[in-house]
Amino acid sequence: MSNNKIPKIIGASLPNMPWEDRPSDCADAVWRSAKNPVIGRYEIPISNSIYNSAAVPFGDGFAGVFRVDDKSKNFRLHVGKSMDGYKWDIRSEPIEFDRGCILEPFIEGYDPRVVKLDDRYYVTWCDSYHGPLIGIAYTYDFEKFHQLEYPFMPCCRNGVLFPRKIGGKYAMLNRPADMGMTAFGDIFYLESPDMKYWGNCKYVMGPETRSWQHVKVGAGPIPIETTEGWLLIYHGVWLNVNGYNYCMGAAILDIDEPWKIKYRTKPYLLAPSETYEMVGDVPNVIFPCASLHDADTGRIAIYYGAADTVTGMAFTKLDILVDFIKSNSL
Ligand code: BMA
Repeated sequence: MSNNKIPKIIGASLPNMPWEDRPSDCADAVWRSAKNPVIGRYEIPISNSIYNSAAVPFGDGFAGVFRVDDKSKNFRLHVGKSMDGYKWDIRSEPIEFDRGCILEPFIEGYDPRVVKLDDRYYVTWCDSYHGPLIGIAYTYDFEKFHQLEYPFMPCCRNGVLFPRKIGGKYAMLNRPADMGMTAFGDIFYLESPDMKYWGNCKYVMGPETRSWQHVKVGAGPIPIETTEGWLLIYHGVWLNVNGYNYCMGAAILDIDEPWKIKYRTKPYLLAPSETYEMVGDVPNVIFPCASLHDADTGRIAIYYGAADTVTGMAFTKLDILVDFIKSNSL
């Protein structure tokens, strides 16, 4: 370790979280589940693919919001429940949001994140309203979902809320985009007094030339509060003659001023190398959107979309990951 203090997760115990020890022949800081892909593409009758999805502890088990692309290639959000975090009962019907005074019809929803904040579970996702932009809704029970007014103008993706207020304000990471495949991408920080009006925008981080993250970066799971700062797992994209390649990296952000990067991985943590990551509707994509973690043991389970088709899971421990990030920082 770079210092003698063992890093700790600041948060709840989660003794029932899914977990697999690092295989004895693996020296990597992040390792895949032996059960991958944990969610297949045809898990429900209408699905073409289930990936880039979010999970949180709920009741005795877990609840999630899943990106389901159906066989007409509509992108929709579906609720799922699980007792063990591996085997999910995903509803066949997409979420019908109570949309209040939003005038336009719901067109599509993808890449959800879910966070417990105050007494509610907030869902953010990429919506479609004259371009891609962030949708926000909340639920108490994963039955009724109340959509809030759009927080920003298009175009942006990867809206990721922090799990508590920072400096007395709600906080979100966000990435400006364009109407298409977006050949750029930097992460920004925004804050809000009320989940309605967002501002005080600050730059967090962007692509790095000559690397696996040279085209764009985007926030992944909800940041994890630790004694070292906010642990942000993110995706980075590089471009080659075959197109975009999405890998997983991580950064540690200042706890009070999260737009300040303390450390950030130079090498990737996970790159598409298993068949289900390299072959699918969009080959060579690892896209993390959620994590479960246990403050007592430092265990972290990461859910990621693989090849825009199926869902994989990977594991790490906070001390191993922090040591790797610090020892391999840009
Ligand atoms: C991004 C998002 C993700 C997708 C990725 C790779 O722009 O649309 O949903 O996983 O592209 O196709």
